[in-house]
Amino acid sequence: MEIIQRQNVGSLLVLPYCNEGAEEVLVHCDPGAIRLGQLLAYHTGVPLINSTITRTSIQEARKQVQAVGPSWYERPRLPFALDETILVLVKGELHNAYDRAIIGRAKSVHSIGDVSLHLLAQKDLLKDDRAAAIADWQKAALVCADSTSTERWCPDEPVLFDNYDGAPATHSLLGAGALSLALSERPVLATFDGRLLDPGVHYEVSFWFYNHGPMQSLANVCVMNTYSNGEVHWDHCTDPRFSRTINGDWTLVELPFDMENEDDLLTLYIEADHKHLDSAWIDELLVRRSDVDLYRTLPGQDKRSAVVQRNGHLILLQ
Ligand SMILES: [Ca+2]
Repeated sequence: MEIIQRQNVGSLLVLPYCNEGAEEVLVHCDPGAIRLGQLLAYHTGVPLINSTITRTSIQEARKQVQAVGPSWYERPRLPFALDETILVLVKGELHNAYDRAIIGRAKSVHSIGDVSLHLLAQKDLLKDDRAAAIADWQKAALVCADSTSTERWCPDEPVLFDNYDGAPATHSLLGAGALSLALSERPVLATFDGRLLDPGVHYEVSFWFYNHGPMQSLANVCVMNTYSNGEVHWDHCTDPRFSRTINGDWTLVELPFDMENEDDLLTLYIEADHKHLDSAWIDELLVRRSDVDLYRTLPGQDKRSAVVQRNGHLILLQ
């Protein structure tokens, strides 16, 4: 409370970040962390940025997620003064890279046990890091001469990549086409076995998912593991609503996974969980090793529209 009064804190932010209540945008809360934030907000009267109430505005929730997401996309406008200071309350270890990036921009002021407090200027939360992302790409490009061509990847090839440009669709993120799906049929996007993946190595699948429309983002995305004895396990699942990357009408789904044994068969599939969701669009499917950064460049019609892809993310050059 003393820090809040002394530093003129205007709002509180709890990390791990969570936002529950908008239904189409959902980042689950750590109960201990959010309770601490609620207690602090209650006793100080300082509002909590994280939302845990039902019927939160979808547009507001989308802006919030964009504010705490990757900082090389267009930054959202929030209804706060830019000179306002945010007190960030962290409980436990931060496993999410976007949460860790926020703390990297904040100043640590206090810690008790596994709880730490940090001060963050609003302008630093909303900092546009696109120049740094472009600089990272330019550094990486030095190790691979082909990285500026349209089709080559650098430094390693992905396990799987499909831009679906051979399948023209009514909605596409990049290029001519996207994969159009009837989700009720639980379509399989890819299968992997020991010839493609190594046991003990961490992989990540990412793709862009069209998010515009009622409950459009509600779906299960899973990597199902079938062992050689026929047993089936759903070890790795996510939902496009859980994403931390919302870029206009498209959401980047990122799902880490691995294979336990060489003779396992992994199946990547997506399934609707709601009667309203009868079709979906997917673009830029990528499977890569988690420890490899993959870059790809796509020249646009003009310089402003040229895009660098980094591990599925888009960085707009201008
Ligand atoms: Ca495409």
